Amino acid sequence: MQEKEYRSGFVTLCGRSNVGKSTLINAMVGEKVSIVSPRKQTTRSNLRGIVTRPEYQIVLVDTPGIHAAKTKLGEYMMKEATGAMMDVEAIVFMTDAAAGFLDGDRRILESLEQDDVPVFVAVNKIDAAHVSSVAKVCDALNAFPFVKQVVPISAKKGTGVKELEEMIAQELPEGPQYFPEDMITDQPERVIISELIREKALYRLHEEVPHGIGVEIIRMREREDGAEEIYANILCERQSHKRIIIGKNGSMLKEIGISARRDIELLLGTRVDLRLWVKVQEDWRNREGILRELGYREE
Ligand SMILES: Nc1nc2c(ncn2[C@@H]2O[C@H](COP(=O)(O)OP(=O)(O)OP(=O)(O)O)[C@@H](O)[C@H]2O)c(=O)[nH]1
Ligand SMILES: [Mg+2]
Repeated sequence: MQEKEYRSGFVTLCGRSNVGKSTLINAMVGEKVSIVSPRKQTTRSNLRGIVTRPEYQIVLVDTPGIHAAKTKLGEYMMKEATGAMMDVEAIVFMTDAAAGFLDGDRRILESLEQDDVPVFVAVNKIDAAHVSSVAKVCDALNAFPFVKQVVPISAKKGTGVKELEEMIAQELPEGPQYFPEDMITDQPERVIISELIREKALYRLHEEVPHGIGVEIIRMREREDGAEEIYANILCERQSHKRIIIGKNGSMLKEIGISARRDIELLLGTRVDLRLWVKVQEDWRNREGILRELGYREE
């Protein structure tokens, strides 16, 4: 009997901000590789989540949510997202069933039509939407002739995620296992750590503060007692934001630090001494030098 060939390939996940792309990547990989938050524009750079099974390997590319860029950082994010549609085996476009099929969704989806790349649509958050609105969104999407399949899912609850994975796997060509079995992302540890700190801040901060923050790791070293010492700056754009991030008697910064430390300890499997500072850098999202230092640069 002939053995079945191994299949593999790169697959890009795209859509508006906040529809649940990063939540899906984490659900498929089975671990948190991409940060998630209730704020828009959480993901800023493309990152790969690697799903390895006995028969196939899917390298799923998470992208920043597509939006009208207002800063240099926004422009970088949009270059990242649109650049990720090239040279892939398939595209998964995600919409939010609870929000309905919006004009913004339509514009993105229409731009995805390519001759030889299958486009799947994941209609997410079905746990939070009425059955009739899920059906309405699915109908609207099924009207696009180039859409290969519309799959209702809940990335948060896991509903439909395996089905979507298997559909994607069927599209993959014969190919090698690009990454070792135990590798779940291409992100360096330092980047994951700064992202975890940003995630904890995003959950706690409101209004305009979250969009204007960045995290810069300034020191990372193993101490003699075995603990990992990590120093980081949280960058913000205004003195008033700095006050909010620090909080009354330092309470906000302390909370961000405690929850980030917990996640970083799990990630590294060691004790962590995390120290955070807040630094005002006016208009940093428009300053090339700072963007580059924070890792927002084209590969
Ligand atoms: N109810 C419900 N909420 C979900 C689901 N999937 C994601 N969410 C929530 O939606 C919000 C946004 O999720 P993300 O995964 O960060 O969305 P994203 O598309 O990656 O967002 P950007 O990175 O900003 O483009 C978070 O609060 C998630 O918990 C789902 O299946 N059901
Ligand atoms: Mg995201």
